[in-house]
Formats: sequence, structure tokens, C-alpha cells
Amino acid sequence: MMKLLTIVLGAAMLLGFMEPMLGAGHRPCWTRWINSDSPNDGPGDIELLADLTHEFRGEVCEIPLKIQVETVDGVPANKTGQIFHLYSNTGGFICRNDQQGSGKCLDYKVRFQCQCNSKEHLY
Ligand SMILES: [Ca+2]
Repeated sequence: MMKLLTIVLGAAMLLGFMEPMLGAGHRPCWTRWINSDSPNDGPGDIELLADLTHEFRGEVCEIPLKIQVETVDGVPANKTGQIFHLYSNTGGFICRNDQQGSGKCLDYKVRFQCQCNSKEHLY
């Protein structure tokens, strides 16, 4: 009985050790989609991480692993043909109206990938 218990415990410990290496222990999560700015006022559509971590405190983490950007209609940013001034998981997103052939950015929404086990509220 003792021997079986030792084997079971050993296997559990081994799994616990393996899990982070397999990535399962740090399963990443995405925040909800956030749209805090509009290209209709100001120089473009500006969704800066520094602003969003402040505005959505406890929801957007300080150092996201990834950023994802889509138009408000759900078209991935890289499919729109527009030029982006900033598109960074550590900086956020900026589309400048004056860099577009059309003279106007589309309205974009962003979301960030954070660690699931952090204190941020994630979906
Ligand atoms: Ca926007």
C-alpha cells in the first residue's frame, strides 16, 4: 500500500514538475475587446496600453504577452490594408489618419493576452 502511494505521489509530483514545461501551468488568457478611442476625433485611433491599464485597472495587465487588433466590425487589422504607427503588445495600438491613403483610419478594438493566474479579471 505504501509503495503504491509513493508511486502515485511520485507521478503527481512529476506531472506537477512537467506541467510548466508543457505550458499548461501558465495557460494564457485574453482580456475582453476594448475600444476606447475613435478615429473621428483627434489624429487617429489611439488605443495605448498605458491608457488602457489605467482606464481598465485590474482588467488589462501591465505586461501583456500579445495584442490582437480588429476593426469594430471584426476584420483583423492586418487584413484592412491600413498602415499602423504602433502595433505592439507592450505599447498598444495607434493608427494615424494622416498615414492612410483614404485620410482616415477605421475604428479598431484591441485585446491583450495576459497570464490566467494573474490577478487581472480575464475571460
Ligand atoms: Ca477605436
